[in-house]
Amino acid sequence: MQRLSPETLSTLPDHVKRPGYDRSQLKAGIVHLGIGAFHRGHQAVVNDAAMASSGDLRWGIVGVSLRSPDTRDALQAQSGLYTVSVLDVDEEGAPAEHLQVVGGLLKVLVASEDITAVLEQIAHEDTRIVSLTVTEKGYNREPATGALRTGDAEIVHDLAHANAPRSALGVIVRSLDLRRQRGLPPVTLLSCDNLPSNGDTLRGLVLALAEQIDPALASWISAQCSFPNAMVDRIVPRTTDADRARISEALGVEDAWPVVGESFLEWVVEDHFVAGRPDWHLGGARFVESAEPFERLKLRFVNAPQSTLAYLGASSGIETNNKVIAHAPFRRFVDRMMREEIAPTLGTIPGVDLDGFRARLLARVANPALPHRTQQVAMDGTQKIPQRLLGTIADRLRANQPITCLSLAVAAWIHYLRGGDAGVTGYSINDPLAAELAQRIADGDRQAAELSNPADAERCRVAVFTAYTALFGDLGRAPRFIDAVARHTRTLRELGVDETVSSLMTEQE
Ligand code: CS2
Repeated sequence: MQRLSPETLSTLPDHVKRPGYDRSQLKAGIVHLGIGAFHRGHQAVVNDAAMASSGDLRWGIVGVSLRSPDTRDALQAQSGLYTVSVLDVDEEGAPAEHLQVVGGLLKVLVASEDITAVLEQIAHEDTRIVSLTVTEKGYNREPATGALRTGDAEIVHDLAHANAPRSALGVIVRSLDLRRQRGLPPVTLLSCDNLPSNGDTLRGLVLALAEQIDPALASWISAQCSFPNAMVDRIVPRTTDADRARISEALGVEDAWPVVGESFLEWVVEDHFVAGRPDWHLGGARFVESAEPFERLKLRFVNAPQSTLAYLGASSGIETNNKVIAHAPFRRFVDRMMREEIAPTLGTIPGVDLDGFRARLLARVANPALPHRTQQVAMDGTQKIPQRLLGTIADRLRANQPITCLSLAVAAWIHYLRGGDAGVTGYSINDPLAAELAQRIADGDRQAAELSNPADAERCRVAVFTAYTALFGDLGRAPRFIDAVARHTRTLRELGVDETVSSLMTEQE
C-alpha cells in the first residue's frame, strides 16, 4: 500500500475531507510541545478549519516530542499529513466514521535527539505561539499546591544544564532566553492540558524556573509573554492497530498514525495573545475574558466522572469506559455523584445548563464506537485526582455537605492501586509517584496489622495513605474524609466493586 502523502492526497475517496488551503504557503507560527493524539485531534483540527476559512496561513504547526521519536517516525514519510477519524453512532445506533486529513502539521522535532533544533524553532522570528499538551505530569509540579517540584530529576537536570533542557519548562525557559538575547518579540505560551488555571499554572512554573536560572530573564518573561488559561475538551483515546488498519483501508493509502476521537469538541480560551493568533473561532473555539468557570466545569464534571468510571472498571476487570457505563449500577452511581455532589459546587456558568451537560457527558462516555481504555484514563492518578476530585470534596466538607459518592471515587482509586477485586490480574500501576504510593500502602498495612478492630484497622490504612500531604494537602488529615473513604475501601475489599456500588445505590433509594 502507498503512504498517505502530498502526492497521494488526490487519490483519496471523495468523502475524505482534505486541507482547504495551499500547504506550500504555510509559515510555522506555532510550536507545539507534546505532539500526541490529543493535540492532533483537537487544536490542530480547529487550526486547520480556521486557516481554511480565513486564508491566514501564518499558523502552520511544528510539533515537538520531548522524548519518543515514534510520532516523527510515523509522520515524516507522510510530510506531516495524518487522518482524524470522528467516531460516533448514527440515529439507528450503527457506528459512523468521518475521515479528515489534517494539513497544518509541518514537521515533528524530537527534543531528546536534537534539542538545538527545538530551541531554534521557538526562537525563530515566525514563531508566535508555543502551545503545550504534555499531560499533567509534564509540568513537574507538586500535585496539591501546583508549585515547582525543585527536587524532580528533570528540573535538577535543567537547573544544572539550562542550555540543554529536558523538561517542557526547561525548553520554554531556554528558548525564551534566546528570543530575549536576540531582541525578538515575545510569544504566547498556551497550555492545553487538564490543569486548573492551566495558563496561570504554567506561568508560575516557568517563572519559578527562570528565576533560578536568571532573574532578569524571569522579569522579561513576566513583563512580555502571555499565558492565557484555556479549557480543552474532546475524548481522544489512544489509536489502536485496528484503527490504523480500518482507516488505511478506507483511505486506500496507509496512514501510520491516524487519530480517533468523538465529534464533540470544546475549546474555551482567554483572548490574551501577545503576538497575534489564528481565527480559531472559525474552527469552533470560543474566546472569553476568563476561562476559570469552564475549566472547573471540565475537570469536575467531565474528567472526574471519567476517572471514577475508570477506577471502578479497571479494578473490576472491565476494559473500556463505555462498557463500565453500560453497567446500570455504575451509570446510576456516576449520575448521582454528578447531580448531588458535584453540580452544587460549580456555581453558575454562562450559557451552560448543567442537567443537559451531565446527560451529554454520560452519552459521550457511553459512545459504543469509541472505546476508551479504563487503564489509559486510570494512569497518573496522583497527577489527576487533586483537581478532578479532591477540590470538590474539600469544598463540600467546608460547607458541611455529604461526600458519600465522591469518597467512593477516591476509595475506588485506592482499591485500584491495591490490585482491585479478587481475581482481577494483569495490570501494573502507571504513575510517576507509583513507588511512593506503594510505600504508603505497605506502611498502612503494617500499622493496621497491630489493630484488632477491623474498622480501626481500615481507618488506619486510609489515614496513613492520605497523610501524603504533597497529594492530599490538609484534606488528607480531615477525620470526615478519612472515615468516609475507609468505609468504602473496606467494602470494596470485602465485597468487590460491583456489590459495593450496587448496595450503596439501593441503600440510598
Ligand atoms: C481522560 C481525558 O485520560 C484521561 O485522563 O480523562 O483524556 C479526557 O478524555 C479528556 O480530557 C476529555 O476532554
